[in-house]
Amino acid sequence: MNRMIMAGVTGGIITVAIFMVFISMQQRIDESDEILGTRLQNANECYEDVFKADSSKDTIEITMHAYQWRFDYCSITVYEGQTVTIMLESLDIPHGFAIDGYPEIGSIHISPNAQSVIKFTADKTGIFTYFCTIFCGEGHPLHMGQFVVQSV
Ligand SMILES: [Cu+2]
Repeated sequence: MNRMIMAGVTGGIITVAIFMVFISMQQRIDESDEILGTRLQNANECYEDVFKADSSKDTIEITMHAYQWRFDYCSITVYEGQTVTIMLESLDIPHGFAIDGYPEIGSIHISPNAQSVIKFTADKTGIFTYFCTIFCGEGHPLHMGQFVVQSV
């Protein structure tokens, strides 16, 4: 009889403990969902930050940071024939960088506290997309921007 009571009490304690762990886990998920939601919203709202090159210059230098889940600029416009140097640095975790339409640049690894430099000639006009090439969390599919090369 005593054993049955003990088993019942133990079972009850275990059930309550599991329930409490579940509740605290759910709270943590809700909190991180809130942070994630805000970040995803920011990732979608980044089209205000644009870089537009001076068309009278031959060389253009752009410093751009990457972070979850944005680049400093969500749109970069340069002119055909300009030599473009982009200095990339991550503000948090490793990210990547590539531009469709400019495969010769390759996929650049962007590390925190280190600069990755790419230099190329904007010899193809059009509207391209630059994007993160390293999975960097839920917002990774939104980690991109627009690369515009205008004819002179
Ligand atoms: Cu990224």
